[in-house]
Amino acid sequence: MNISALQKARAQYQPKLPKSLKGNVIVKEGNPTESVADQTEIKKLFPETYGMPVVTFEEGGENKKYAPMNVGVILSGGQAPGGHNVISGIFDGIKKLNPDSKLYGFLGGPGGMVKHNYCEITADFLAEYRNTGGFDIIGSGRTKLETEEQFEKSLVILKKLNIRAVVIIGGDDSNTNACVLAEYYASKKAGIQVLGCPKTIDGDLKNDMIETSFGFDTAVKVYSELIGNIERDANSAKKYWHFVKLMGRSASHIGLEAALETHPNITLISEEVAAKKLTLNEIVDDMAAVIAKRADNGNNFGVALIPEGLVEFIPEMKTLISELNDVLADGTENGEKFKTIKNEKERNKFLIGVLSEKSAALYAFLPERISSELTLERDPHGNVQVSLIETEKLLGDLLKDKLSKMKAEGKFSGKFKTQYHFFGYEGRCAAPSNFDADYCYSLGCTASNLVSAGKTGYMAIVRNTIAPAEQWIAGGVPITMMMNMEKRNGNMKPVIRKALVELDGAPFKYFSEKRAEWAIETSFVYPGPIQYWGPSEVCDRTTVTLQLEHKK
Ligand code: FBP
Repeated sequence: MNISALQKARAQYQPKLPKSLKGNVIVKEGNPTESVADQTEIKKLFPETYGMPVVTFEEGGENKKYAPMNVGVILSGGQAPGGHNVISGIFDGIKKLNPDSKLYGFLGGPGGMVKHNYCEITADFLAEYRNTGGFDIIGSGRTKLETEEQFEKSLVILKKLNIRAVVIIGGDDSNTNACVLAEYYASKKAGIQVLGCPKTIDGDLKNDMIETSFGFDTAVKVYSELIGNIERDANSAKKYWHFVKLMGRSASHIGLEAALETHPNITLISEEVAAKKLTLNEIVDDMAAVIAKRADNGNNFGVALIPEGLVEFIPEMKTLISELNDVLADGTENGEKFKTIKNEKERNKFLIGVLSEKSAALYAFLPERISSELTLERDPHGNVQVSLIETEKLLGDLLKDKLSKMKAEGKFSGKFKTQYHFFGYEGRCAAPSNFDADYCYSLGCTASNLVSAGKTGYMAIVRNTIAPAEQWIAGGVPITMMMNMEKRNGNMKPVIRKALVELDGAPFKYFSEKRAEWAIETSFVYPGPIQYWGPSEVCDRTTVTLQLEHKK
């Protein structure tokens, strides 16, 4: 009674697996690897897990007998469609190797392992989560696993449950932490393997080894459906400009993919704004030019996509945010003083008094709603919570001013009425597309094979993903191979390099060839909802980004 008809039917879906994972598996090892940069430093920090080979699983080999293997699993960070299928893949994988194997889920993210909150994931319990979105099976959290105390506390519960391997399903930071934990347990000869799995709707955990992070496909298809619906409404009513902010903390992969799917009139790409060092006024000028040109053609409507992280890529805003971070930091004189001021106007006056001249001028220029949003509480990693900043409204307000000035000068003769949207949470827990359902299940099965192969410090990977699932290539990549040194909170740290949109990459190049036409013409494309049954070219379609990046 409590599940929808779609959920009921979807529960029967058997995710597709690569040929190599269907039967017995042979483990092939490549040559020793190096980190992408800073080899000397990374090698020194990870003496146990540095230099390991890339692993590929091939079909074949004899029917081996495996001892039961207990595995722990953790969901880390923001939700992404397909997490439940990774867990299903691990479960089925370890049960296939030995039916007495057990899977334990740590509750509420990495903190669950430290605090010993867990549950056993049984076949019955798992049944209602197969092929569903969300992370609600065991919950997620953003606790950073980084201290020796956390590692030791975790070891107690891992030993108690006789767990041999932990799989951390997370983004770049969580997988970096997985590697640190793997190194720690290896150095202590604790007998615990630690593995990672690439998750994030943001799409920024990808590189030569990882073709895409899971969840990106589904989330962006949900947003593209909604954008397509809005485009159709805009083209029907012909009276609004719709400003759509799209999630994706830093990188603009989501915005770029949504643009490739729906051909909106304007799409801002944060990485391009940073590369061209555009000011807020220059961005507004460019957008106003498109709006005015469309108005000249009688089109007082359109759709503009704004990436969530934009403010941090506009150089002057970046400087302002970093000055605000320093000023508002806990324990500093200014930070503590700021907390005592309750009146909004007084707060702003105080900040204008302590910021540098340029930042103070920008802060004063911003609409009060936005300047206040810039001072909201930082996340546990000290990041501005960009999802709380209404960048779409900031641009809309600035455009209203700009266009009325242009009207007075006789440069704009149209109308400008706005509607605002923010798409993020709408897509993070959607029922996984066939691609994500298959990809995630395959990643889970791959992780179980990495456990049985005795690997630690590896991330499960599945490649060749623009081919049919049967031909996908499963294996593992040493996490140290993806690392470099970066400054975090003032100190150099080993981290997995975040993948921003590459301005010389195929997806951006294609977009930049087309955008002038999409700006002025009304070339909208309406992708419609994700389809789970029907022709393969509709149901199993990958993202345009993936196709352009991997087209031979
Ligand atoms: P992850 O990187 O942890 O996958 O999270 C991605 C994300 O959805 C971002 O796109 C967004 O900025 C952020 O999480 C929102 O965080 P929260 O869920 O805490 O509101």
